[in-house]
Amino acid sequence: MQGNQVLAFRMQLKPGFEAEYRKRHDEIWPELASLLRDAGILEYYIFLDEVTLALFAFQKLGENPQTGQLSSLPIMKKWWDHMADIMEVNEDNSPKVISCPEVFRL
Ligand code: RM4
Repeated sequence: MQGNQVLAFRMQLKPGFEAEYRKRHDEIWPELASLLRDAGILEYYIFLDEVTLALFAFQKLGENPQTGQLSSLPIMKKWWDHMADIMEVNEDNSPKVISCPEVFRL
């Protein structure tokens, strides 16, 4: 659906870091926020499942999103290093991500 691309994925928080995760996002680096917007992310929400500590991320994307290139950018990598102590991460400190296919839209 043109101009209305959406994307959802799951990440995982480590136990005991609920408040810290929220705090770090309240204080998200302005240059990172700009980078995400410039990549075509129009809206970005992350919801916490307080039972399993799953982080459910939802993004609304613009028409030609460049989100695939984010992982190679130094600020993105620095942010992932910054978050690596409180999330489940891969060897390069990027978060472990499970993509969530859309199954319904109203
Ligand atoms: C997350 C994680 C994601 C990033 C957001 C802003 O906790 O690092 O990869 O997109 O922060």
